[in-house]
Amino acid sequence: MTQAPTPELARQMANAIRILAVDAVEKAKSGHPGAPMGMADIAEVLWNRHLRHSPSNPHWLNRDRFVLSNGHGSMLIYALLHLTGYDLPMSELENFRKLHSKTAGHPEVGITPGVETTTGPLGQGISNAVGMALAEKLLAQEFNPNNGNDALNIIDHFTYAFLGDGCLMEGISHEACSLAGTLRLSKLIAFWDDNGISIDGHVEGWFTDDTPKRFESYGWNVIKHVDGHDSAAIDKAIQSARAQGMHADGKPTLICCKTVIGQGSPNKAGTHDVHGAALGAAEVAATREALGWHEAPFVIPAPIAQAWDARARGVNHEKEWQVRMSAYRSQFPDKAAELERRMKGELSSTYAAGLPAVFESVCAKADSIATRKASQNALDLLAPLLPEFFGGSADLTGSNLTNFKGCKIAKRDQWGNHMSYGVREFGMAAIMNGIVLHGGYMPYGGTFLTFSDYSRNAIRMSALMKQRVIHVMTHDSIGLGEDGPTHQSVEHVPSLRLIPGLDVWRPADGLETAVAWACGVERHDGPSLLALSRQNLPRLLDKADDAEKVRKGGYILSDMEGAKAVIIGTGSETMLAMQAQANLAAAGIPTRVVSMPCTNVFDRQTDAYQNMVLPLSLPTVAVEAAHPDFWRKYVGRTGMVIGIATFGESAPAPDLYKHFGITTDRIEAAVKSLVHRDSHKHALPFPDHVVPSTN
Ligand SMILES: Cc1ncc(C[n+]2csc(CCOP(=O)(O)OP(=O)(O)O)c2C)c(N)n1
Repeated sequence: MTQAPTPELARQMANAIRILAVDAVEKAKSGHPGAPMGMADIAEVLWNRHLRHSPSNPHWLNRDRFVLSNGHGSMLIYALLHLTGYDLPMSELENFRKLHSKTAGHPEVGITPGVETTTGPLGQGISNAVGMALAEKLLAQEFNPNNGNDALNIIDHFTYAFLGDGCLMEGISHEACSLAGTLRLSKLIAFWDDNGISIDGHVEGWFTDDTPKRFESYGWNVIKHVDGHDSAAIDKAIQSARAQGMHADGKPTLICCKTVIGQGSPNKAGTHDVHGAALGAAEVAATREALGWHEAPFVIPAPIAQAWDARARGVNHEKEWQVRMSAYRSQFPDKAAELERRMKGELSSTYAAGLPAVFESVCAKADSIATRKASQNALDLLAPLLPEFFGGSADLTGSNLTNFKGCKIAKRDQWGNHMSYGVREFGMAAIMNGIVLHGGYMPYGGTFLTFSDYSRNAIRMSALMKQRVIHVMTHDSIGLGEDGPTHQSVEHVPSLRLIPGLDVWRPADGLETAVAWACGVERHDGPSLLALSRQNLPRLLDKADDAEKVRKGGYILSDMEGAKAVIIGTGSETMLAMQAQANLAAAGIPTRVVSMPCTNVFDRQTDAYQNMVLPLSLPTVAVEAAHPDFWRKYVGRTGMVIGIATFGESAPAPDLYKHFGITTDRIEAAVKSLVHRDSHKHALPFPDHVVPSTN
């Protein structure tokens, strides 16, 4: 803990945040001054007196993490980063919300040094913070000596989060915070900005929870009634919260801070007017007057700037840790190297060396298996090469098959590399984002594909943040059968393919599944999603070398001399494409089958490769037990798609495939129709005898 400034200096330091927020929002003519003004005093106490970070090295691995879950208050964190000495010059604050500035409307990781996660979708920041605190706890269990010699504890930092009423109203905060209580993430300290205001006004009409009781029931340590404008009270609360982090059985802490939104604005404080709009010139002037701030916009008086500058302190924090790390390295050289590798997100040489044998082993098995089982087989083989794996499932471990041989179950007081997240799909996805952002583990988590809708915004966030998370989504179509339309995905795979930066794999057999895993693991710039079948599928590839073809996302699986048409199959329908090819060949129509396990990866191949696999001159039919529209970009307006444009039904899977016309007969009829059209310049009527179809 750093020496407290005098009350007057503390007040001025907080006012520096207020004025920077007011001026930046005023200049941008948009933004949210209310939260930064209301939380400025809390921010001064936390950042100036407690936060252990190093502005000159934002990536120092044992730094405390800070998450602004109420990301609309972005000027709060930009002001803090600038003032404490991060590489965020004042010119960036002047360019708040401008194209290519480092000060986007909401904080974005990878754009602004010191921003740990992208926040803005309310409730997800606190959930990311839970993931970060979980990663810290797991790493401490795995790497600290835990032999009573605390001097060698190289992982021991806190995760702090600011959140508003909005985050607490969002359901995901329940999912994540409830789990944080169960897991006793005692180094997680959250500050509730209890200002009673959200966009529509005073929250009494829509938010009357007893938040302290709610968090107590989760098993949190709750510090109530803290005056969020009283530095001494805030300081005391933080000290008491930090004490929990030192306890063997400590709890996460919620500090409930009563604040006034827009504190400092004489006419707008305490109203929702100040939540998300510029104050206006007259009120800016009145605020300056009220705060006794006489500087021009974007000018900080030297004594206040000096008081805020945390660079020297940060270097000292880091040095002190380096001493520990050196002692640790000399005692545990392998573990030190392993930790550093994992924090960088690099793969080990063991992985590269072992991967060919994984593919060999997968190809050696001829039996038909579901791709969810093929995924588990791949995990069994990959996990020994990837100690950074941290798997889990939202209460469907036995269905998603995310656990692997020898995995250890992570629990409150037990390190593990597989976790039951409970029925919390959205929470799980956001927690995984926090884990990967923290570093040290490679998270993957499972649920049914249909419930990707629950987690979708967190999947989107992993893509936006370019983070390596692997989403394991089983029961990927009507092929799951009797559970019926509530559980059967129709539009999910096509719509997930549209999330920029997300690679959606829908593998067709064992090798394709193993390659999908490898590609997800090897990606450094984004998430992957594996859509896996419940039902058994035959082996299509039996040579490990074929892995290279699969890595292209789409490839020629089976070709015939003089092919007159292309059939694109994906996932469980690739085998239908293969059967149709054989039947068509018997009828004298040679075709090519293209397997397309990942359209996103295929789209990144060269034009030459794409045109080689899918020649523009050949009529093309695509088949997928999903909404058909997505395939238009590959088959064109003149091709045909065999898909399902309605919800499914409850029945055994084979009956459903027949009912919806996802059949070889229909593929064959489509190919014949197109081939006939090409030779006679008009198409045969497409036999549309099956229930729903867009063709
Ligand atoms: C998931 C999500 N829904 C809606 C919004 C739009 N939004 C931004 S701030 C806000 C109100 C938040 O209220 P509160 O947390 O109390 O913030 P304060 O008014 O105190 O700044 C809303 C609805 C959002 N950012 N994220």
